[in-house]
Amino acid sequence: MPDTPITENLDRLAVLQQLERKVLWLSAWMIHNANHLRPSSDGLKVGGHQASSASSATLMTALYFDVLNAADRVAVKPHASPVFHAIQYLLGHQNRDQLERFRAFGGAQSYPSRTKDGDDVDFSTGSVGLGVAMTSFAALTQDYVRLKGMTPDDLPAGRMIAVMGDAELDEGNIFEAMLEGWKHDVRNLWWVIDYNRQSLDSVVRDRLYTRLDQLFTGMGWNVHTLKYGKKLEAAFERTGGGALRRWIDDCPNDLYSALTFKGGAAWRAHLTQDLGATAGIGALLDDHDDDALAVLMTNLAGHDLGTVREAFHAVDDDRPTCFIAYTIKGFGLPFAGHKDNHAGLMNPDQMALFQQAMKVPTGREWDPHAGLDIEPAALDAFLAEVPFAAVYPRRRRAPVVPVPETLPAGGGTQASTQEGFGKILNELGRGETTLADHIVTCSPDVTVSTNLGGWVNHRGIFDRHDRPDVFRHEKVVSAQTWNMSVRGQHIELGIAENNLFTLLAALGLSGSLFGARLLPIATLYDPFIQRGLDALNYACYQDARFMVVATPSGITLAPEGGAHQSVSTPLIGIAQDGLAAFEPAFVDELAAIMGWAFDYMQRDGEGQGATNWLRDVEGGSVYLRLSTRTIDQPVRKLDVAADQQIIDGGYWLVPPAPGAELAIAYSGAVAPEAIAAHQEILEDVPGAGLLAVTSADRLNAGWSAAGRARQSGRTDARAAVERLLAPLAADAALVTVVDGHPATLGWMGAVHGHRVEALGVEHFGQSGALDDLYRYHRIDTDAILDAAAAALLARRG
Ligand SMILES: Cc1ncc(C[n+]2csc(CCOP(=O)(O)OP(=O)(O)O)c2C)c(N)n1
Ligand SMILES: [Mg+2]
Repeated sequence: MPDTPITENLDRLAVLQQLERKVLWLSAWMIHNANHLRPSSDGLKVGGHQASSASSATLMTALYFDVLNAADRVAVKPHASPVFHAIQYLLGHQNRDQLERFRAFGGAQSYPSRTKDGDDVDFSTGSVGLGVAMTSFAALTQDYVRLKGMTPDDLPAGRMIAVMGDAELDEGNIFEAMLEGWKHDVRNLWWVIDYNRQSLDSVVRDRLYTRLDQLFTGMGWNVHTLKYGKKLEAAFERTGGGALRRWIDDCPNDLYSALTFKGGAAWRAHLTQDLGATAGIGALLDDHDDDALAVLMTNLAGHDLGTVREAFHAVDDDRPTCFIAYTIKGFGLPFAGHKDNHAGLMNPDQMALFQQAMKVPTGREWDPHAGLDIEPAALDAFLAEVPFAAVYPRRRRAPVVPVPETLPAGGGTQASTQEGFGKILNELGRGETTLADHIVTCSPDVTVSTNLGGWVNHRGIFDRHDRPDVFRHEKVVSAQTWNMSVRGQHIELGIAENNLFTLLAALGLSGSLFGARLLPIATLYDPFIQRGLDALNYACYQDARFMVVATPSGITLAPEGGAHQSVSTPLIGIAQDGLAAFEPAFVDELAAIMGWAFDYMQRDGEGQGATNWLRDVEGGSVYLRLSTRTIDQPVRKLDVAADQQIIDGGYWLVPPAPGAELAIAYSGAVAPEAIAAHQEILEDVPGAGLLAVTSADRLNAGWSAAGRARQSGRTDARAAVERLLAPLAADAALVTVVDGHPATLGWMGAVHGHRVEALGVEHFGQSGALDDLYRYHRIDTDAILDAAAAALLARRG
């Protein structure tokens, strides 16, 4: 007879309760160690969130050790990071050293991080609300790739799950995401609300849950409110139980929290006062000593493992599902329920008592088995069979999508970069390439006005349900076809840029999450990058890969006016990590950049030797700042070397004579003004150069990186911008001009110590014709000439 597996005789709930205790202990200890035991080099408080972790220990235990499958993907609320790392440690996917260095350099991260943590974080969290919304867009992404049959056969559909703080629901981006999720009929989405009714500062309003319930139900979600644990449910069955339930139901959140903190005697006093005359209550109080009464009165469902498990396992459909799980912030810790406990830490005395209660012997604090009422072998056997851990690591690798040598740029002697972008995508949409099949476009209600119309006509709109274009069917003439089906390759969003960037975060991780690589391209108006900036940063932080095409931009959108003008976006392009920003002036430059970008978006540093200065090995995402301004296009054929300069960030449209005393550097739509000014200047300064800056971001990054490389011994390191500006005289003057903040290019003067006059836009503008606005903001030809004259005058003394 075969041996009975050790796990077969185990009571799952009993084992899970042991793990719940261990998770609570380890999370608290990890934070305690970081704050009280690890030597500090700077005297600063390290922090960590013991109360917030304790609040979600039961929910997380049930999920990770019992309910989740390897295909599920989870966003863990930021402040439960220690709980997540403790769970991974118990599963053997996190090491002790990392836990000991929680919040220290190179250790487990303060908030779960896909890129910085090594233990299989699915979605980074930190900025509250974003991780939650991310799960909805991940569900949409999963639908997209699964309905198209792009996922590997061995990967089943997973649930996209957020374990979220209740205060995350204050963030507007969550509601934007819910509405968008409803429109797209997303499935396999769970939001588990850790409903401790506390945020950072205080206790939240009473009866909020009734609003939440209605909100989710209104959006078509299943809602499960998990309020009372089994002990309280049993008490409610006793004589007087109905009155007790009503009393708790009516108890204001702040009073409930305060009594939780104060403990059994305080509960007794209040219950005696309010319900002492009610039949059965006296007996109930007599049956419980103070400790037992405190346990009973705080027996909320979110800390009752049996109740939580049953609720999770009972879900049998793929509708979006929300669990409102009542919890207590700091449950099981001395500051449970205290309104100030968010950043609270147990002091050493409190920790010693807690350690005793947890039965963890001194010196065995990190031992997974210490203090548990279960045989180590039995626990290990249980852990070895946890469904979630059946596959590890769970990240997927998707094959690289081949990119053609050149992209079709479309002819034309006059064009805008936005128009050029539309043509490139139109050609891609028309053709039959693997690249085009992996592109997915999206836009927040500006698809047509950002020139994606041609692409959409060829490739259609994604929807899980077939919806033919009614206008076409009714023979109403329109240039735009709007057919929806699972074959569609454009995801149309409502006007919410937060959603756009969160969707990019999800689409841009599709290869890793679902084994199906996508090359997402999003279009939006440039100023509204700022509306979604935190979500954009979030997408970059998790290293999602995408292309943002922002158009129109600057004051060049002229009659559209000041409310739509973008001034600071070029600086965002420079400062945003993980995003290579470009502002081409001409369509052939754009084609070179996009061809490179499709490749760059897919790089992961594999097999390519040492890291270079520009993330060219690791790759990243790309931001193109485009314009609707139609300008003369150069008649030329770019060769590989020219393409490379465009990618590196700049090239001489007119090279300077050796030792030239002046150069003009421009970026983007102001090219005609720079060209005109340069031509006039040539009469006075024959050797003056004209520099086309296609990427201030990459020129700048290369310059900083080369400096760092030289400081660490690579004396031959030279940045592209250093080489470009080298032919100028040592005391040459530089005039820079861009339709954006002048600091975008102004730094170039510091490369070789050239005197610089930086032109650009610094103030909110107003509507107007282009020439009026350029003159007003001093980025027209005359302003460039004036700046050149001033710079030369100063130079000549
Ligand atoms: C966008 C953003 N704003 C502010 C913060 C600072 N902050 C951290 S936690 C928190 C309150 C969180 O409360 P809740 O979501 O209920 O979490 P829990 O009670 O479970 O700790 C705040 C305001 C943040 N992390 N992100
Ligand atoms: Mg809370």
